[in-house]
Amino acid sequence: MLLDRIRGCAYFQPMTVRPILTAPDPRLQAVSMDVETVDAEIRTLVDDMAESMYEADGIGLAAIQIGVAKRVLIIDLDQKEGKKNPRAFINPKIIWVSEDMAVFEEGCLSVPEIWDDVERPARIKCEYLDRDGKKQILEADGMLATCLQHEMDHLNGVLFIDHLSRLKRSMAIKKLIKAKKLKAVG
Ligand code: K1U
Ligand code: ZN
Repeated sequence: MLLDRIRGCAYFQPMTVRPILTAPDPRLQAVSMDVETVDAEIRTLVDDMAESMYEADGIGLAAIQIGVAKRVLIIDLDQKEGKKNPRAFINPKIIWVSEDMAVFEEGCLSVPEIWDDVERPARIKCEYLDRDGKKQILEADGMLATCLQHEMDHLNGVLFIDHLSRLKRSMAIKKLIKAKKLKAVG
C-alpha cells in the first residue's frame, strides 16, 4: 500500500505529541544549549514541538517544555484564524529592546490555570536561525514581542511567574503543587 511505502521511506518522520512539563519541575529551570547545526533531528524536534503546542492549545512553546534543553522555540499567532503557521526560532538572541514597556496578560502551558500581567519591552529586535538554518532578523511588537520574550525566558530557565511579586509567585507555586498532588491521587 502507498501508506506503507511512505512509512518505510527514510525521509518520513511522523510527528509526535510529547508531554509538556509543568512547574515546579526542576528541568524547567535549566539553561538550554545552543544548537550547533540545524539538521533533520532539529527539524523533527520543531515538528514535534508544533504538534505538542497545537494539541495543548498553545500559541508558543520552548523545547525545554518537552524536556529538551536546546535553544529552540516555536510561535504561531495565526492559528486562531484557522490556519497553522508555526514559526521556528533557533538560537534566538535579542539584539535591541525599546525603552517603552507594554503589559500583557500571560499564561503558560507549563504553569496551568494561572494568568497574570507581565510588563516587558514593547518592541524588540531578534536575531535567530529559521527551520532551514538561515539567519533572520525580526522586529516584533504587540503579542509577538511578548510571546518571543516569554519563550526566550524559558531558554534561560525563567517562567513568567518569576516576573511577579514574591507573594504572587509563592501563591502560584502553592497552587501548582496542590494541583499536582490532586492529579497524583486521581
Ligand atoms: O507555554 C508557553 O510558553 C506558551 C504560552 C505562550 C504565551 C501566552 C500568552 C502570553 C505569553 C506567552 C501559551 O500558549 S499559554 C496558552 C494560551 O495562550 C491560550 C490557550 C488557550 C486559549 C487561548 C490562549
Ligand atoms: Zn511558557
